Amino acid sequence: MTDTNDGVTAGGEGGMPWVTGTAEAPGYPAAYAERYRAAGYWRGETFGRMLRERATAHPDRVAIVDPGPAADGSTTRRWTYGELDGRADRMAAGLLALGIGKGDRVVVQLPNVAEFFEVVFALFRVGALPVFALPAHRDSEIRHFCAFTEAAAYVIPDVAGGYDHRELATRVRADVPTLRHVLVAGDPGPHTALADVPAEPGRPFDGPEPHDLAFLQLSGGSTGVPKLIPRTHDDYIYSLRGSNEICRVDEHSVYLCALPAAHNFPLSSPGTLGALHAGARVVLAPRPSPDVAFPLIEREGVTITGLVPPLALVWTEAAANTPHDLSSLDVLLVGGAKFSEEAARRVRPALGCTLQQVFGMAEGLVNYTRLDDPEEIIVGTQGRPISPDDEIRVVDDEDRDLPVGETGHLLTRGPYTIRGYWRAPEHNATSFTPDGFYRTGDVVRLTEDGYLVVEGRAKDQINRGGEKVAAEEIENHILAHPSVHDAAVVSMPDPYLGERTCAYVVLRDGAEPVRSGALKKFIRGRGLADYKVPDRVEFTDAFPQTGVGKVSKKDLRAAIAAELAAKTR
Ligand code: OOB
Repeated sequence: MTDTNDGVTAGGEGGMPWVTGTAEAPGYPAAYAERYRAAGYWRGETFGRMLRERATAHPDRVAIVDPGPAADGSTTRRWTYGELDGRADRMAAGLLALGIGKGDRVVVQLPNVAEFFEVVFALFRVGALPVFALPAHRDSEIRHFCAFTEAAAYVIPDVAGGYDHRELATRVRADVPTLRHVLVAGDPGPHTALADVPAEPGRPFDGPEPHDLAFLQLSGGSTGVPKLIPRTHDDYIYSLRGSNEICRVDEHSVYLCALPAAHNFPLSSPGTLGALHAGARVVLAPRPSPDVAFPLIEREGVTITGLVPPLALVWTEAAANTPHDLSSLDVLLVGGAKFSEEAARRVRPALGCTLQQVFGMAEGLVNYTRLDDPEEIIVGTQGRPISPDDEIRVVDDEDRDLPVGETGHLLTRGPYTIRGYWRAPEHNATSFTPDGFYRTGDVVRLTEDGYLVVEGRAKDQINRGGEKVAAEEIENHILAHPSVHDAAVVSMPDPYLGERTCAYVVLRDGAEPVRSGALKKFIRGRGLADYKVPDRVEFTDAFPQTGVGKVSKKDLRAAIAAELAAKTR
């Protein structure tokens, strides 16, 4: 965890060529790649081969449990490792038959259903890159992902959460010429059913190499449009192996996927892919609420799961009165947003399991408290990195290293942290230091024992109970309203979610007046994920300014926090 700044610069200068980079994303410089291989982090595995090996070793062991819609277990599907492997093979052949091959991008927007794994492993196998959209995303986000990645296909459920994804797909397809296929889990409507993807077995193809990209993950972001995070087989599988060791996931574990499967936390910390790497069992929860999750824990003998803080609070409270036996649960991971010490203390008594805090990011670095850490570390810190080669720097505004214990900006570099976003050279110049450290935007303090405590955030983002909202993205949607002159989106404190979004709006002189409800409706009507619609709109005549004439979001945050505090007093 020391700074081994040896003058290697982003872009492969200093005589060190990239070995893993592509024209689309900087990879790891050769010297680092060699080091990560020599240390045994990168072992030359790919996801496609990983599943094949597990399926060969224990074909009849259950890999995926999908309870389906019925609460009584009558719609449950159980896929063994052998079945998942066979399905992934057939789907890979089918994708190739459709002309989807190595390097192609495929936007995957599936809820927590077994097909998620069939499709994703098929894509891994052919070397096409899943682009992981969340079920909540709508026209605005999906159109951007499809257009920006020049996606060849888009994979959806028919209807999920009451929303018809086939209609969304029809609209997006009309706008994005590269999008040749819409594949539907369920009733396809005008599109193609996954079940009808033609499997042509036996066509030989070149799968990806371990240093190739495996997928594009979404960044929480702070910019107008989300940036894409290119992860390789080698680097991601290392993070799974490391996570499994730290969270003690082995072939006896049963991982409940309660959060949306595509998110990096339930995917890899240690998540569904960690569980599959360990030869364990994955149970998919269609929703994370206790009424759905608790019966599944009891019935399937779930040993480990991960939640964002608001859900952990709900579970903690619900556990007191549940008729369900939760005693199989050994570990509850909580992360995605800051978990308060007070709430953290309640987990073990209420749920009878060990709390593990996880502070991670889709860009790479993941920190965990360890299962045998003293209670004070478990409840009072956000853990320490997976890898001895995760380099952590805490710096001031001028990138000068701060003494241990002081609060500053977290920079990181290591064996599973990206060196740049996908097709984003301009952002990369500011989001990474010249020597390849990722600027996390998080404000942290390091304890003497090397644990991180998250103290705040410098990035222009709202963390709404783990769901990230980029202020600029929402400001752009508000600015599209004809009556709006200017907009500034900030966080406001919330007892349940931690933070919610508040939009400060300046109307145009003489413009048609607009009310808060109408403005929210306008924003929702632009087709974006519901969690991004501002929770509150405040109209004002002018924004407070900083010394250099920029909008002072700090003052806006203070103003709304004071207003809310006055109300509850
Ligand atoms: C996880 O990943 P992302 O990419 O959605 O968000 C990353 C950001 C971090 O930079 C930080 O701002 C925040 O989410 N965050 C936390 C936190 N965990 C994440 N802030 C405070 N305390 C925590 N424990 O959110 C993610 C990825 C993998 C594992 C866990 C979470």
